[in-house]
Amino acid sequence: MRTLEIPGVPLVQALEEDGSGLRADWSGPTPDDATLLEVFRAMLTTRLLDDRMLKLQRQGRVAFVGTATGLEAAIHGSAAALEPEDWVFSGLREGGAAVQRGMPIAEYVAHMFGNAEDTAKGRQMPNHFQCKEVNFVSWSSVIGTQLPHAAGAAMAFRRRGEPRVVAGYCGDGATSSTGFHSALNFAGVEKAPVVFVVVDNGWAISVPAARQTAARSLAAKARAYGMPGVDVDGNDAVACWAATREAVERARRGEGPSLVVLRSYRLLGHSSSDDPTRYRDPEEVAWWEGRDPLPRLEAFLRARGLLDDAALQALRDEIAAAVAAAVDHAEAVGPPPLETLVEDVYAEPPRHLTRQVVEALRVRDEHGEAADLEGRFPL
Ligand SMILES: Cc1ncc(C[n+]2csc(CCOP(=O)(O)OP(=O)(O)O)c2C)c(N)n1
Ligand SMILES: [Mg+2]
Repeated sequence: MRTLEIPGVPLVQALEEDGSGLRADWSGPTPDDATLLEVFRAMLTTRLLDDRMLKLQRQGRVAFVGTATGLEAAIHGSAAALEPEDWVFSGLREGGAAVQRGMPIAEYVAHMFGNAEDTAKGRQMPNHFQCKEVNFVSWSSVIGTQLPHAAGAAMAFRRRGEPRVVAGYCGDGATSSTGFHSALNFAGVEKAPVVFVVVDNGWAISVPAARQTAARSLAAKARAYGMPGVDVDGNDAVACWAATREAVERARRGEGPSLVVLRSYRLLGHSSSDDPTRYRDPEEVAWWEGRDPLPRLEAFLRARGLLDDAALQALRDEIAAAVAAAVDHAEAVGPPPLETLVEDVYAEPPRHLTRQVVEALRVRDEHGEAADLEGRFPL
């Protein structure tokens, strides 16, 4: 049974369990009202987007989905601690942070469909977001590889004298990857302005955190790399913001990297290809469902007078309408043209790739477009 607290290990917590207020022992900062509302909006947007995307996947209209359900406070509380000029290297579940930073919902949905308006031109798996305008870097799927990229980018910014901080997100499973070690090692030695944010959701597909590392606290790993590490209640948006903010400010002051571990739980499957009932105890899932980060922050906003029934309904309606409009539009757009297949990879596509495109165009011209699978997923 995975629980939130690790005996003997300090845990950053700001909000009461029921969100009714700040804990009596909380002495850290609290986000201003605008930031609290921004975080709540982002959390609700991610919840509604994931819900809709999963339904579309079940209907065969989107190929793959990896949800952030249950992890919204960790993702959006931490992302709110960054500035627009900062950069984000994400894993599978942090795409909502790109929206929080200004990526249009329509662009998010276009990517999920991999259609002609997808900025990755349909070449990425869904949930592998990129958005240049908001400094959100594409991910390769290979667990942990984004972390050396994050450390390297941070080193580059420091050498150029640019006051940017880099956030490198990963999961609990990724902390056992070589990328994690290389990135934290380099960043520690170089005092790179990077914050490593672990969204510890308890599972790496079917492997529980306790089976992939003998370390009780993932944050304790920071010590070996000469940086501070902190374990945080990842379902507490205020604590996630405050802990990440402290690390971001430290990095911006030139004092080097930090490791922030946001302890939460993946409420749904690893992805739309997974059936978590095969390997998880339903009691454990139910326990974490009772700790849903959304109602917790909602209660806090209500207690602060920042939200009431009418405002919540209006927000829900607004987001749902934006998602619905983006989905309707995305379905009308169609796939990227075959002609774009090898664009953007080389300044001049090598001959063997050009030959493949020519061959694909010939097959299309002879046999027509690929068959409409009427909702069936081909793999
Ligand atoms: C190097 C590598 N090994 C294995 C995989 C297969 N794989 C995909 S997701 C995943 C688990 C990742 O777990 P975690 O880091 O906790 O992230 P989460 O999916 O829970 O957010 C694995 C092992 C991979 N993509 N890359
Ligand atoms: Mg995980």
